[in-house]
Amino acid sequence: MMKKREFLKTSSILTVGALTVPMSSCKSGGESPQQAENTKSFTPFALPQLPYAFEALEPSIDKMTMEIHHGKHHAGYVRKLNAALESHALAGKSLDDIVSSVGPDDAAIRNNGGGHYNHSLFWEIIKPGESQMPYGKLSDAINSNFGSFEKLKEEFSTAAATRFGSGWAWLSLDSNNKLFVSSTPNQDNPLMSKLVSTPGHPILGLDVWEHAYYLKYQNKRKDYISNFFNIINWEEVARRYDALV
Ligand code: MN3
Repeated sequence: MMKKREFLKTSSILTVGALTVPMSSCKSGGESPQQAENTKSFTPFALPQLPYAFEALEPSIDKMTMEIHHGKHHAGYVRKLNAALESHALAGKSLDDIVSSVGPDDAAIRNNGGGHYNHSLFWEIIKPGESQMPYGKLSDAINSNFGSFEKLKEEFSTAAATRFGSGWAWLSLDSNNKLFVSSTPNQDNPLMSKLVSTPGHPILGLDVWEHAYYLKYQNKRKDYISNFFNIINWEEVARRYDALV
């Protein structure tokens, strides 16, 4: 016969067990295995720190634009991307994988995954100080694909200037490792092969949303584009190119 003390002990264990079972069955109850898989935990994306001070790119890009662009706009894309991934099959994938596989009906991932990817690239391909010219293998590829650096600059600047509304201009590699210039609307980018007419792997990008330049340049987008060429980090662009070819 069980003593009272032993009974209480057994009883409390049973209670814990009884509580545990319904809670876990409640969590997965009513969900398909796929849905349960989708709600798995993942490490949320974080806003990367700028590799220079907010004012470091002046006079090409002013301090306040950088503060708002990084601290409000980019931070917003990261926050909304993480929220969209909470119940998404792409949760836990790399940012490259997420952006590469997004389809036309997935607006939250398309806009915010693109926003996070594009801005993360953008901060790295610009830098303070006088911009060098492209050099090495990248320079050779520019000359063979465009004829000269000046021709690339012209084509890229036209793509950036004529992008209607908000979007980006890009220099990318296609699947044959040929360089090409394109532009995309909103936060799309060439990695989004289900969404763009000319897919590729971007190595240089310019944000031509008004939030990227309006405080300093107002309606003069062409001046912003021209000054962008003064702050391109060609070392980083070449590093990205070398990693792909
Ligand atoms: Mn932006």
